[in-house]
Amino acid sequence: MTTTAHDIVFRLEQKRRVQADFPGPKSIALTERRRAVVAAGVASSVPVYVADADGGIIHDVDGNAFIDLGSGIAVTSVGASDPAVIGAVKEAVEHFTHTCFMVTPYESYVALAEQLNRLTPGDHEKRTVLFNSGAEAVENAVKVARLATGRDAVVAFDHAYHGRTNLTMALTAKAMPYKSGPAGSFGPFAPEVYRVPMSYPYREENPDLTGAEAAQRAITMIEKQIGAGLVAAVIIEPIQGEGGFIVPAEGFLPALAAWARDNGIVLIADEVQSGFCRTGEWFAVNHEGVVPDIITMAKGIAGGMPLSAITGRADLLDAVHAGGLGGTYGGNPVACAAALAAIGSMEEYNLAGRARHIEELATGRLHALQKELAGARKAVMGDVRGRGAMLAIELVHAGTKQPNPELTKAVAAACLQEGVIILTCGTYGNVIRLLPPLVITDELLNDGLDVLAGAIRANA
Ligand code: PLZ
Repeated sequence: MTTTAHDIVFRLEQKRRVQADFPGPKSIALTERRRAVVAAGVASSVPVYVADADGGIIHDVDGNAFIDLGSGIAVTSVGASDPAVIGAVKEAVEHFTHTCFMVTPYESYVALAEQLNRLTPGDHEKRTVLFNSGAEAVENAVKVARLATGRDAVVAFDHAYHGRTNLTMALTAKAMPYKSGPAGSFGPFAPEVYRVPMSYPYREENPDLTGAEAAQRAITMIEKQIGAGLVAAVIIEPIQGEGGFIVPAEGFLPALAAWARDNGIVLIADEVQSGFCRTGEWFAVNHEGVVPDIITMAKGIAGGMPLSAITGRADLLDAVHAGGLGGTYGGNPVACAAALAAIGSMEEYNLAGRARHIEELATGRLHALQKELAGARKAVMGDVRGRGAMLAIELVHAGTKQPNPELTKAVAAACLQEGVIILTCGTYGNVIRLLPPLVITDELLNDGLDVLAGAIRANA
């Protein structure tokens, strides 16, 4: 008998239950304490404080139970308290919390590198380095690409999100809130970063533009404005995350990858959000058989513990001198143990298959709703897209393609009021995104989707 996600026994009852007037007194008190001590620049989208979380449910300190359709931004794919992850963390932490791999190394780092080299696309010789955050992985992928190629320029795309550090802000497309705000700019930003057009099927001026043509549009711009011979790396999210869950047209990624290969340019796939079964494959590039030179990973990799990684061609990674890569906490032993266990759970429960099941269940329902609303002259669901459990609805003013961020905010707020946590994203702030834990039960997911459908109907 094979185990499936349906065999998972949850510690918390998988049921939504919220009082009409949350946040309750304990969350309100915490918000007040927070205001006095936590910087205003750190915002939270939900006004309650967490007491417990398991599977698809988050409990707050006042006894409310929310359905989690965000997974802490695509992190808790195996759930927020997967027994295997918790067991591995407890076991590891009872021995040592830290020694620093750069000083006194340990096995779990090596074992995780073996797993990542096995799971990432391509059967070429690979090497791995571990870090703490997605941004740090991106920074290091670019460091490696520049040193290995001896070139400076890095190409990123419209709608890209790669992080909040100085280089990754430069790579990120959206100004507010990541790069600047009403009070000013977080810049100046790192130099030698260039931006080219993404393939964004829903918003292409020419709806017939193929993926290969969209790739050629970007390539021509690189060749004319930078010069292919000066480009160290092209970095791309195979499905863009914060930018709006944009799935490029079929053929876009393979054409870009082929051109990069022909020109000695390092193709970096930023799979920080799309990796680890989220899209129904181990990595989103697998859907089109693309093999990146370097892949960046974080979020879902370690079941909620802070860990990130880059895995790539051995000749690129090993071009860096000893001591050129590292960091005090990179590949922390407790986080490595969590990652090994999370990968084990993904395999044991076939969470890639589970993500494909979520896609089938959710997109069927979302397309039916899109049709229903269009029939009622309320065509606000401009586009339903995504892969696996990385799904999105782009909301527009009825019958147009004009972004509707107000409706998006209203829908997310209405869902929250009913006890369903839903995140938004998009360059235009008009995308509802679904990122449920992959272990969520069908019953809970359906309940969440009922609430979402009700919220869209009521506000359309
Ligand atoms: N690359 C593709 O999605 C993180 C950021 C949310 P860190 N996305 C969520 C926010 O508002 O800060 C992300 C990503 C992709 C890189 C990153 C950065 O990962 O772990 O947040 O540094």
